[in-house]
Amino acid sequence: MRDVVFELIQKEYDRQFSGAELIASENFVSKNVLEALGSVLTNKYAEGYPGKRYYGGCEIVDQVEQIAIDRLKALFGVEYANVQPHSGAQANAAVFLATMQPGDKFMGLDLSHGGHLTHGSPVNYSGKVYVPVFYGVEKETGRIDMDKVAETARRERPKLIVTGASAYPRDWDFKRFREIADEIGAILMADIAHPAGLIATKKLTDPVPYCHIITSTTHKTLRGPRGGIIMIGKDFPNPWGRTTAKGSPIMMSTIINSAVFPGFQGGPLEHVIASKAVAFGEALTEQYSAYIDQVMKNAQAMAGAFVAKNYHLISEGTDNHLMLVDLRSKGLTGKAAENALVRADITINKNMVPFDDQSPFVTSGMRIGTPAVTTRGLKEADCIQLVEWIDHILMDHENETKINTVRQEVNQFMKKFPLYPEIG
Ligand code: DSN
Repeated sequence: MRDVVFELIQKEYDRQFSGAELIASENFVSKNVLEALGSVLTNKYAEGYPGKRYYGGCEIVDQVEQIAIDRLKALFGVEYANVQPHSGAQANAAVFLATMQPGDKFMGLDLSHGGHLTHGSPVNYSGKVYVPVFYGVEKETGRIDMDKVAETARRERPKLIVTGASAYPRDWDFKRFREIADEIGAILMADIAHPAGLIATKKLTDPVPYCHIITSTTHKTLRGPRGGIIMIGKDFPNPWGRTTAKGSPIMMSTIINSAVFPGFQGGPLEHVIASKAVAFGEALTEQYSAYIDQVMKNAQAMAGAFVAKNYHLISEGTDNHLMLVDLRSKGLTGKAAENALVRADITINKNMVPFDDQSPFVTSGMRIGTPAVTTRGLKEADCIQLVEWIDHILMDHENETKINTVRQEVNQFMKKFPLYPEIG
């Protein structure tokens, strides 16, 4: 008898196929990425790194992991890459372990202003083991004021400054962040989990020349399997004067490698690493660069359509693949919006907006992103049609008849955009 889990997988496929996926951190991987992920490589233990493993039989996975490393280095133009972190959170944890001692101070973007759980939230290890201080966005502009970042850094003198966000629609001034970090002798890290694909294809400011260390996930705009990565643009000796037994300085890449394994993780997930390698190969193509162009055009089209309907967008728009809509002027909470839209098979997530007066379970905003619908093949006009449906529902969000009608229209519409036809 077939396991019930496979019935659920089929149901999830149906859900993904028939709905409009607007969660900014989600995407649809290619069939090749999916195949590598579901491969026999999951059977192999390979603690260590290519050429230096603690298990026999690693000749093949060594080659797979080396391909992933080499492709990632080429994609971002970096000297060092570690492809083993199981997730973005693990990648960040490894960098923290490598650069700080428990109780050390670091600085990140406030979670309620668009930051990330691992950038110092009190409910996360980052806020429990280390001492976080925060910078935020301005109430009037929704943007980070770099003079205020400098002021906070000078006052607090964190050991590590973290840039990056999960709900910030604007580009980052990495050059200015580096000047601030240098002034106080801090290490600068960029968590590019969200815009990684836009950075790899040079559509946004490149952190590589400015940030000492870069982390990312692989499954958002990068369109690979769920996972994490760590990179260093130009490797450098550790700033604490640690030396090898022979007296030579230990390079930062060595410290990061040890922090990932054995510091934070055990055996690497070689099936995921193979899948990352396939995704990085895809991201090196012209087609991927054209895809990212379309992601950005679709985000611009949606942002424009929301503004035309008098929605308040934090920072009045977007530079990247996502937008944050403040629903307060429409008399709605994020929770009510998410619930109504999900019933119409339009998937978004409720999200805190800066200076929110609602709890994180309710929120005053919704976050919308275009990476997944763009992979399905939607163009600007299609995205504007999605905004029409979203507005139609939100303006009468308890009207079940309306929600049902829109759901049928969305399901019919999404049939035009294939998703693994060979599987479905
Ligand atoms: N949960 C991810 C997101 O949705 O942005 C961040 O980890």
